[in-house]
Amino acid sequence: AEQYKDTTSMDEAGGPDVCFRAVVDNARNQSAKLSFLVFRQGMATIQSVVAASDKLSRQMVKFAGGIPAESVVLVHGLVKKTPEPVKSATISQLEIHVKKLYIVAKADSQLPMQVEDAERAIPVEGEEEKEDASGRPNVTLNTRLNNRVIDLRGKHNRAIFAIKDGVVALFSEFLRNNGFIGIQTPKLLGSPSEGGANIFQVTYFATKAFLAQSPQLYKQMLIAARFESVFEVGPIFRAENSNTARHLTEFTGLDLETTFDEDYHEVVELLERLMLFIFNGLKTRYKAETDLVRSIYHVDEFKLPEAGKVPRIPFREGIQMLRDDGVEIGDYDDLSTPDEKRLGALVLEKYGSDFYVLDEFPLNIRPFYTMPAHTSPAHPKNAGKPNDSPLGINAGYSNSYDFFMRGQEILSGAQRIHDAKFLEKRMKECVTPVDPTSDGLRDYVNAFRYGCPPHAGGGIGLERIVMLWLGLPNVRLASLFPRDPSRLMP
Ligand code: ATP
Ligand code: AMO
Repeated sequence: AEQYKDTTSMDEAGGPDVCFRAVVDNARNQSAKLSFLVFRQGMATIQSVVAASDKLSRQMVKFAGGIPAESVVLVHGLVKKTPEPVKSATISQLEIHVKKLYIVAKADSQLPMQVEDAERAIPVEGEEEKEDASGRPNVTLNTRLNNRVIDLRGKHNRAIFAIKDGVVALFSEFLRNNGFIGIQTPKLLGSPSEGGANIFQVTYFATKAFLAQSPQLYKQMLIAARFESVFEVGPIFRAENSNTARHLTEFTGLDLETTFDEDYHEVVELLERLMLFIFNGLKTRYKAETDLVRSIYHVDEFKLPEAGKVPRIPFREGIQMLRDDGVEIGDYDDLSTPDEKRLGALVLEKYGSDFYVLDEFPLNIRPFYTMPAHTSPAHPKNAGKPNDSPLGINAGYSNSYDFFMRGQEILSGAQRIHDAKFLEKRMKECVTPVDPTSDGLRDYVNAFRYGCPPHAGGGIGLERIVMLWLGLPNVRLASLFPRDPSRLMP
């Protein structure tokens, strides 16, 4: 109907004759002679009138008014201006006067949930489904995920997944423009890529294999293969055996790896520009979708750093900010989820930004492939020197960083060790040691025997970016068919 919006030549007998396929948003019998239906195509809806006449029987009017919502129909009718101007910018000033109506695919008359249920916020964790002022029940996340095909028909969901697609497009666009090449690495591995803790093991013919926890080993091997700058958008599997609002057992990783000249901060700076490109792209290209979704969760604007300067805070300074705020925490302790959120609030207060970088993490809370800082007792240049760190050889800081949105981690990255001998040493000495001679890791270690340049990179959780950009209360809302410890279906 959109194309007839500016039609001024509609005659008394009726406007243009149209034939189209649509979904019945809702239908009702007004009287024996009159039914009203609302048709939907994508996110647009239009009212229609089915009135009895010498060409349209009362039986047909009754049939039309009783068509179950969500049925797919073929409509033949006239486009007319509504008798009264509609006081809404989003509802069409036109309506369809139905001449013929065919059911293409009939929906069950009892649906397990309504599409309108998907247009509302999920209830707060732990709350039962309950009715709000409008009388509609506030449907729980579980019910919605159990009926995801209906749930995804809602326009809020359409917007969430348009934004998710937008993040992937912006990520790829920025990196290709900066000389990166897209790669696809194996997801069936002979060895865990991030240590053994949250790995899924699968049967692989007569032996066993592991589902990739990250493309970490392969993206580094491709740097050793002289690819210079690589990125991947791919599935990641983690056996996270607890239900949190920000962990999935399968999610989409946005990974990248690149060489640098002098200092790993060249890569941190590139990652900061990448994230700002994504945020600014979402702000301009996906404004309508963003506003629509944020409105149901009453979420604040996402505050970007002024003048594009991303706050980059050394870990030790972050710890000091928390201590000044009364949090008891050791120099080398990992941040708990509440600590991360608290720090996010403190950074927002101090720098006015919902996006920031925490740099120079303690080495002992990072994976084996992480490059120790030059000041760390673990760095080769300090070999033999007295180790005054209270935590011994594994302590000190590292050339690694996390990026945060609204106080939650979205990216983790580091400079990597690019020397095979030193890598072997760290693999054995790190907090969760791995065997460099094992079948699954030998080829990875060997890749660094043939001259590999210094490199760094990062991995981003796509669903986390979407969740935190929109202020969604649960990461599952940013996954089409989420997987968690208690959900493998649909
Ligand atoms: P990643 O695990 O990839 O590093 P993350 O955001 O889970 O990403 P972590 O450093 O592992 O970051 O964990 C940060 C905090 O999140 C932990 O201190 C812990 O409180 C919590 N956490 C992490 N994993 C889980 C989990 N599977 N279940 C519950 N809480 C978790
Ligand atoms: P890390 O393990 O921190 O780093 O993961 C990278 C990012 O992935 C996201 N993420 C998750 N999202 C949803 N559900 C999960 N269970 C989950 N776990 C992690 C987070 C996190 O920041 N190899 C390194 C990356 C690198 O150094 O390049 C890695 O995998 O947003």
